[in-house]
Amino acid sequence: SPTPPRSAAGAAQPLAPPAERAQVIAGLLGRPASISPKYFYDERGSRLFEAITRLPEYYPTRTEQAVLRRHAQAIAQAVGRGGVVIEPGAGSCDKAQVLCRLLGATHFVGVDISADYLEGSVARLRAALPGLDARAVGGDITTAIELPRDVPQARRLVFYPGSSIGNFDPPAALALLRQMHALAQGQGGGLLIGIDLPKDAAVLQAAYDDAAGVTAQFNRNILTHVNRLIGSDFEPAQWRHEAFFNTVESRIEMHLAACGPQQVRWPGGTRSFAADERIHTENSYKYPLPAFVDLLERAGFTQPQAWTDERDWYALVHARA
Ligand code: AVJ
Repeated sequence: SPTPPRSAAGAAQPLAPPAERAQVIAGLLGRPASISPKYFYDERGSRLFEAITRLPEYYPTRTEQAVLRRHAQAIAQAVGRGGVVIEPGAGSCDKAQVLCRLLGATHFVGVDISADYLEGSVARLRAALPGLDARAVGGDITTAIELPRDVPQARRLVFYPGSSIGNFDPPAALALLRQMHALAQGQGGGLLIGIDLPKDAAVLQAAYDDAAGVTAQFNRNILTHVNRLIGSDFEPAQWRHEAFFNTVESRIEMHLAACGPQQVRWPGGTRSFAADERIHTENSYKYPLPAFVDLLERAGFTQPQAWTDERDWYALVHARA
């Protein structure tokens, strides 16, 4: 039988499907070059992100937890107890467990691209909350997803924590909020979403360029993942992590800058990079609350309500569908 393609490391690796490969390559050939932040999250990238959430400089995760603890009863009252919780990108379901327990939810539907990983998380959720009807659905939240037919139509709460909406520019965020609005349609439906707010640029910068260099490793790891997806030969050590706050766009930008001239090859193509030329890997928008409420209303949501921490660094926002 034919030998499968091999990565630089020598392990047998299947490439990504042709359509996905073509998309990644188009990004690399762009000027400036870019790689979608969704490719951060291979197995090592997901572990590195977990490590980021525990860094002293990375405030969003622990601040969101603090907001939920601080305002638990008010949030439960606004959202309503019982009902269905739907979480796009549910992953570990750790946050879902806290929320479903707080609300006494009757049903949970986790949605994630990596369906296998999600199945395991949902099984743990079921064990922790035996009264909860918990399901796993494989799928991409940026395209319409079908829920199992026996999940009740009424009182559907879409839960989108973690300020992941920040990865989308305003038009894409609006499109995603519209998808979520469609999911939450029906009697008593709504959205509970985490938003990272604008703040001192030095605080933001440190959160995305930590002293221990974990975010730098996370950023460079995207190249290892791309090597596996398209069979390219990026040398991650030859790329420098850069993160800064773009005040005009109100977003953190992450880039990888070439440490010297680089020639990257893959089956069927190549791209040269000059010294210091950059690959744009991520935007993390920091929406001011009024701007975000405006997006929510344009997506069809009403009666927005926000809760924040004592420094106003982070908000949990609820709105009705
Ligand atoms: C998972 C998109 C919310 O933007 O803060 C963390 C990803 N990137 N450090 C964020 C991330 C660098 C994170 N989100």
